[in-house]
Amino acid sequence: MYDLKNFVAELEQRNPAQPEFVQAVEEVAESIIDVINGNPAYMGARILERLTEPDRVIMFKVEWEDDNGDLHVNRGYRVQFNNALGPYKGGLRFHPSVTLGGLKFLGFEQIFKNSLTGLPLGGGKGGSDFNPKGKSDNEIMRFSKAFMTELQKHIGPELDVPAGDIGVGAREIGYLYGQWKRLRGDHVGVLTGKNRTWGGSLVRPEATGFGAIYFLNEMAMTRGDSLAGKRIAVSGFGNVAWGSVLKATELGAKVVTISGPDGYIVDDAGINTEEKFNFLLQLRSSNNDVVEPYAAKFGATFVAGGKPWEVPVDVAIPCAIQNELNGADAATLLKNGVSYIVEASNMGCTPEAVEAFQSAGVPFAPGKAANAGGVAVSGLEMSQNAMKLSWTATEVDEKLKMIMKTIHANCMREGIKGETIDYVRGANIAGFRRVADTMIDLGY
Ligand code: 2IT
Repeated sequence: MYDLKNFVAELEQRNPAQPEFVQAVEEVAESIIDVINGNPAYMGARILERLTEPDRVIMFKVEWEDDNGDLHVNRGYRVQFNNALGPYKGGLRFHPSVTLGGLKFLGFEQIFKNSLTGLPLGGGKGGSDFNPKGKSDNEIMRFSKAFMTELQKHIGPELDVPAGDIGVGAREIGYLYGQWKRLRGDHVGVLTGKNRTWGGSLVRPEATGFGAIYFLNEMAMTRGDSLAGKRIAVSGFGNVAWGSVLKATELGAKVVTISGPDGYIVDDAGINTEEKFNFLLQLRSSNNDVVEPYAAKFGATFVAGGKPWEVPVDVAIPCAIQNELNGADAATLLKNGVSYIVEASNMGCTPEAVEAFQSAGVPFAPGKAANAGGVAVSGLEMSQNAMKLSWTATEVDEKLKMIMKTIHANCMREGIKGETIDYVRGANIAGFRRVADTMIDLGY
């Protein structure tokens, strides 16, 4: 029998100075420990130990030259966590906060998220501590090429298929894919998030945000509610925030905030015009990592250094980075009457925040369920690449909607507790079962 406290203490000892990894494992272990303890097959197969140790971690040096001809050294990583269900799959993050422990947390989460999509995808994650802020396009290209020169030794369309994450969008995927082709020569689905002209899927750029809003819509419908007229706070201003803003607006809600490292914007008129949507894309591609210019352009309020969680809203959707919404933020949101929380970023809420929402009875959707739309459409991109065919935007969007609906239903089935739904428990158990049963089938 596993004891949660002992298991977490040992995990911490084996993975010193990796607090985010320990946090992610603890949250999953809390949900599944009874399921494992009650199942001799899971116990005998030592599933918990085997699931919490990555298959392998690849670390490499990335040398690149800036525009002045000065040389720089960064560290690159690929964590190949678990491939029971399919090729390792997960994004690449280029951000100064990237560490091995951070990528292990993300790779671990990705196993369960990818399992929830129902597609044949294992879990992995990678990236670098490279900081794209203030870099020129050429510097980003040189870094990306140098990164792929090493990474290409370890990936492949049936082995490990990276995609984007923070700091890695279609531009970076293009440079990475270009280098893959230079070195390997083959035009294959080794990366997802490609542009449509060179093998990408329609709706992949929008997919994470769209999926999060489809999930929110399911949560609302379950309660006889709808998104019409809801005020929403979104954090971040990148790809995930953009997709969430588009779909929430289309479904009749009003998104009033975005945020960056410099602070947040409140736009009481709503971020709801083509011009505003496009401005988000410009902010992202500028490499400046600030949102303040939005305020000047659209006559909105900019709050320097603050977080959007102090704005009274019905729905909060963290779309930036892990642990961006803490216990104090949760208390403010609750005081202001928030009704739904949807994590579009991975582990966007601290354990204290999750606990606060759950004990207040406010429905909380964890990232591994709510933001699975991105990787789901990556899976659909892999299918299209394998078939050498492209689906229409409507076809992809319909499949995405169906996947999010199914994930919601599975989380509900495993997470229902009397009148309430514990989406955290539901997502963890539903994601776990498929991986664990497969690991048993495959032996060791
Ligand atoms: O966190 C995520 O799910 C992603 N960054 C997307 C991963 C993918 O392979 O599309």
